[in-house]
Amino acid sequence: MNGIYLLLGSNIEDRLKSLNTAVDMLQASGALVQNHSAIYETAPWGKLDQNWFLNVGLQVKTSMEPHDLLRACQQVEQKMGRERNLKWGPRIIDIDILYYENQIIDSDSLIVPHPGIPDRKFTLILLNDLAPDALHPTLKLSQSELLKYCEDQSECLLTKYQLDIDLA
Ligand code: PH2
Ligand code: MG
Ligand code: MG
Repeated sequence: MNGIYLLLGSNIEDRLKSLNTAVDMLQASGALVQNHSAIYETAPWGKLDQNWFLNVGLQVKTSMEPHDLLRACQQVEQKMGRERNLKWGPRIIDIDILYYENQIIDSDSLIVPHPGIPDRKFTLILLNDLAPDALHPTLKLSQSELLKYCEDQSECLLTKYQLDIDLA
């Protein structure tokens, strides 16, 4: 992969507003958005009895190292009132690091590339918008190939929602 990619998701309260607030706060903390995917409305994956999500993918530019970027993402989640309780449960905002260049990280707090990527259509669809030809650093498949081979049948609907930002 070339670049740093984040996944944002929200499935409670004003989902679009939450995505925009998170983007603003990420930029304020030093992760500048260079590019973003379309916004998709996606069926809940993993835990089905909850609201549909809005998901968007970001390509960011930052001088933060991976664990500092993780901390910045977690601070935004906390400031926005995210409560950590149910695994895969409802959340006002979730910010996940998907890729950090071609780095492979396996620490207690952070695994990169995000291990869920190949199994989640709602993630691959965003990555396919942003970087269809970029290779997963260990699987050596492109994002478009990963999407093609992904067995997840969950619905992912393209929306006309727009993020309220100017790109870096
Ligand atoms: N996030 C999860 C669990 N399930 N489903 C969708 N559609 N989108 C998400 O962002 C999502 C999910 C855990 O972080
Ligand atoms: Mg997540
Ligand atoms: Mg998360």
